[in-house]
Amino acid sequence: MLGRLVNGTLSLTEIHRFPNDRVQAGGGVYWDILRLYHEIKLGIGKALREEPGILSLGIDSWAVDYGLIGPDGELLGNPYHYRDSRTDGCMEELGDLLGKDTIFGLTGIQFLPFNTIYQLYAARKTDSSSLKQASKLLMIPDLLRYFLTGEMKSEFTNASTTQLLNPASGEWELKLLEAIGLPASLFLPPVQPGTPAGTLQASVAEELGVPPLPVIAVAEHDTASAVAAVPAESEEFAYLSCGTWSLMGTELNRPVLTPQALEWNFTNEGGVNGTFRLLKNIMGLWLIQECRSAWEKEGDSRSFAELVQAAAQAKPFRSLIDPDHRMFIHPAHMPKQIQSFCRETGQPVPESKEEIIRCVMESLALQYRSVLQRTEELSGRSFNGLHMVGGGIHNTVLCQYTANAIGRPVWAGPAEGSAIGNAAVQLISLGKISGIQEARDIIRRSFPVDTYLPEEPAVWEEAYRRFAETIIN
Ligand code: LRH
Repeated sequence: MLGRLVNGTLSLTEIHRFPNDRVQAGGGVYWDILRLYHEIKLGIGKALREEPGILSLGIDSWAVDYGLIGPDGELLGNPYHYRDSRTDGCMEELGDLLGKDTIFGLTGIQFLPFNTIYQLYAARKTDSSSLKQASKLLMIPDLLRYFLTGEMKSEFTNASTTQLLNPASGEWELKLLEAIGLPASLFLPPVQPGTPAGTLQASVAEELGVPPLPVIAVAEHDTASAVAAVPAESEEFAYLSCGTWSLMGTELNRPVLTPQALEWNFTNEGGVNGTFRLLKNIMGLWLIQECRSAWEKEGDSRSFAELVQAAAQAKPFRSLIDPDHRMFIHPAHMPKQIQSFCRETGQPVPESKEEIIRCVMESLALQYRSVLQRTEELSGRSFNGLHMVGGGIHNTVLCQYTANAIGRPVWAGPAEGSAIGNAAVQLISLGKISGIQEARDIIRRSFPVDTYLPEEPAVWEEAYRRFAETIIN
């Protein structure tokens, strides 16, 4: 994405888009990291041909995954995908060993079975040879940036998602590293988002025929970049970053480490400008994406949007699922898994594809209401509406259901939240924008926001009562 700030207006042009598929090989699930790097290089070349005046570059990506670097600077093996099943059971095991309250107290991070800490614990347990050889661990955007620049740096927002960083000190938590038997030397001291992180190294610049462009360590966790792009006027706002995952919460100046936050499994991930993102992961559009990919294999070529529109015509509120149930993290066949959930909970089993998608969207919207209320309780704030950002806002049916479920307006936009937040942090770092509040003002002026007002309050209230009684834990 190419960002341009002209006369106080920010615009974004899509330069190069490529798929990022998970790859199964030899019993593992991986990212095709060199393919991603290759596509990124193609994108940089194209961008500079379109706009030779580009000032800098930044990378953000999903969280928790990493690559290991050997003593000679080479990548040791393919980074695992967080949906790989080698971590199954590790979170519970380490939780029993160290105490969940201890881990939460030291990190403020929610318990997700694929957090980096459990991935590393799994690797230690299987005596992973790459881990034994590794001299440095780099999170995915750190790794891609290292390929580009030849410099290794660890960025704070993404580092926080490992569940190995102490939010008070902003440093790696030695007690946890010791507990899983890893040397502190594996980890680099985290730098704040906006830190200059070198330039394209000579070999890359030559290969692409471009100048040695400066690279900035932006808020490299995509969700941190998306939150940076929320076009909020007030400092107290609620957001839902909606994509493969739904991340809902608020931005605070200090982490919430209370027993209630632990019980509700909220997280305090690092944000821009010394903030913390009090939020919760909700399974999100993954549920629909996976249904679609299962049906595609069975010959149904309908697009995501077509399925969603068809679902809007199905009968409402027949069955509800807990979208965050563990059984939905990496099932072999998502539609069958959703049907199993309904069967096992004594509800009507959705049979048609439309019924399945409708059930997912309604359940997601109801879960958003629950998480929004809990965000209010934990933060002591109250929100008069919800900012939705990310590609998920193209799902207008879900946006409307969300407004219905929360009984408050939804302000949807911008869709390219992560890319815009990424550009904003670069502009701050370059001194073109004074800080995050000005960035948000610019974003609010520059990109359209659609408002959804709540409809059918009684029906949704009744559905939420059912959801709260049977699903929420
Ligand atoms: C969203 C996201 C989310 C993480 C998950 C692994 O893309 O970064 O914030 O929990 O991916």
